[in-house]
Amino acid sequence: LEHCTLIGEDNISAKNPWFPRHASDLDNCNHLMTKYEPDLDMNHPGFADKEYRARPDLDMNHPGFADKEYRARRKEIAEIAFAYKYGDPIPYIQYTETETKTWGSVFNTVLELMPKHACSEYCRVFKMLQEEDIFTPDRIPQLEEMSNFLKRHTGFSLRPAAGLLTARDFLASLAFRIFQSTQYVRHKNTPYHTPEPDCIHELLGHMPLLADPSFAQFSQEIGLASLGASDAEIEKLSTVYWFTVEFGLCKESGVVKAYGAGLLSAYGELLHALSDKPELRPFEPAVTAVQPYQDQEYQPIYFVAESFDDMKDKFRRWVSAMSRPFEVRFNPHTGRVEVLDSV
Ligand code: NLE
Ligand code: FE2
Repeated sequence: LEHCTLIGEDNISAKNPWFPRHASDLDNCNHLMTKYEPDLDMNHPGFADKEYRARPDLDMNHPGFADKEYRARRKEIAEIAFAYKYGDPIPYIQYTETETKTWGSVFNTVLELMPKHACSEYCRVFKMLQEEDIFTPDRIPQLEEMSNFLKRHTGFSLRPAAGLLTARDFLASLAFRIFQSTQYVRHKNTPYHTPEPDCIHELLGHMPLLADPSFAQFSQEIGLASLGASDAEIEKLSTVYWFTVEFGLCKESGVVKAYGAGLLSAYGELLHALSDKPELRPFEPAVTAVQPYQDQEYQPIYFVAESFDDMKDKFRRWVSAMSRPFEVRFNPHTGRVEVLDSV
């Protein structure tokens, strides 16, 4: 890095493309993926797009399709995310009894399966969250209190998201140790598996590991690697993200454990992942990055990391071969991402 020169922020070019340089720029990084976007707006360009699969308003198979009340609730909570600006406290949601019951039943199954199936880092933070009364079966934690918990442990924080974001926007936020989190609850008819993210998935799945220093570092590095990357590289990075942060397995004294958030928030898939049904392969970024994945049903293939450290080493080596003509680094003093000319 000694031979690098700092590139200014106002000369946007191929060498210096636009991407968020500060957490406040994330106000412009919340584009939704069309496929899961809930009932929001008839004028939305994708409104009539049949490909929308898990949208409660458009997909007849979505558990919320025929449930007018559910659709209205989704809309109400999405509005909060649309109105949110950097620096705002995350608005409090008064969860209904039905929503709280759904949370409680997922919470209790995770609690039961965790000792046997979750990695030790997950179990360690889960316990802290219980001790602080943030994790209990009878109340859905608020994003704001969770955000404050994360800040104290790893400097991560949350901002509300209306639904599944584009990979580019979602990954960019990780560069600033910000996790864009949904705030609505899955439909009551499908407590143990949903293809789209919801706050049960974010809270039970993601939060414990985002409070783990080593894992938080890995998450931020994926984010930094995504800034200014090409579309093809974003696709690879989001596939790596999928098979690690979302559906990753790891070894602990020779035993395979789950650390992926999509497993730890979904009773059904957690048991599937650790049964003899799926295929397990060793985590190898170059291979993992091009593995097609399943985003509607349980995964047929999972990747197993030797350890978080090994995963980070392999990831770093792979990322350093990416083609970006510049390097980025996060300056913790200013909270800004700095761009360095690497030729
Ligand atoms: N399948 C997960 C769950 O039911 O919690 C959500 C996965 C989101 C990528
Ligand atoms: Fe997730």
